[in-house]
Amino acid sequence: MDLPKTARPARMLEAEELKALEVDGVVCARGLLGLQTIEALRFALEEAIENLPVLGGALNRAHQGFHGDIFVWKLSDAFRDLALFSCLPELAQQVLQTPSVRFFYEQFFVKRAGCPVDTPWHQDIPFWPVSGHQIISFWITLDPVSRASSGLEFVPGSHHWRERFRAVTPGHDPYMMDTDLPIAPNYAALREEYGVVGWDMEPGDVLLFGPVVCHGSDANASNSHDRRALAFRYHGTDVRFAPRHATMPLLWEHGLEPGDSLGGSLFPQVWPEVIPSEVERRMEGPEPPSPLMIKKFLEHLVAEGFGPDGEKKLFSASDE
Ligand SMILES: O=C(O)CCC(=O)C(=O)O
Repeated sequence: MDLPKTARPARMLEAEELKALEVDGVVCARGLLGLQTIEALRFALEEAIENLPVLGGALNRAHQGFHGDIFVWKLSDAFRDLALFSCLPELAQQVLQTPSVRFFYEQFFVKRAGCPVDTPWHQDIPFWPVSGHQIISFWITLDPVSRASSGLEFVPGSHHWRERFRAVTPGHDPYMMDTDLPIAPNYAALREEYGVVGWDMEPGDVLLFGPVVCHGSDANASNSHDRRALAFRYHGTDVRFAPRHATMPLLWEHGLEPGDSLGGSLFPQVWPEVIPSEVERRMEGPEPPSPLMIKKFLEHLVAEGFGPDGEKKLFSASDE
């Protein structure tokens, strides 16, 4: 099988950007992606919202102009190509300094103009069924963004904190929240005390951040501009499968046991190269979630006390 050629970055990260990432847990890298990539993603994102729901029912508040989803790369070729064959894997390796890099997953967060939905302050790692440290997220905006139009904000240095907070999704989806953990304070109301940072960004600028730094974003107060963002996440060799009772569901068969390295066709290697056997099925065409994995997840929801209407909550095309 011939795989597409992996793109080289237009530029590598500068030493001061890597330093900021180390010290603050986040950095805004200007002009990392070209406008052609942004345009392709805009098209693919709107298509995904319309036609390719993975967890469309769960992560949406469509009636309020909020759309979210995960693992769309399994269905959308543009998402797949950015995940596997773009400059992001090489940049992830530059950050993680690990012998190999794998694609973890991607997630989108769309707040249409005037969308009142905020993203509660949280750390990412409690949302995921994994352990480890070598994870980097690339947050890509497809629209100019400021704090007023829901730019993402961070508590610098919070990636060194030992405390873990509940990962609350913008939809407050209860079945993905580890209620054993406390809810994070609203750091936007403690801006001065914690030195909260955020950036006005243009399409092409990218935020890089780790799995523990506290972040959140406000509603989109702009009446005229959507705020469409995607996070593409990569991991290194220290990341392992560590399922807990309320985390992001994995709806493709992965064959992983707790403690296994996070790999295989759901988490394919992307650096130093893509391994053909891991992506063969996906390269043949869209790969919908596994009915067996959906069934297992729905059974898990019932066992966790979320009732038999889990399917409707998770997979209905609309929340209206
Ligand atoms: O875009 C947002 O509002 C949230 C993004 C986020 O929390 C993430 O990518 O981890």
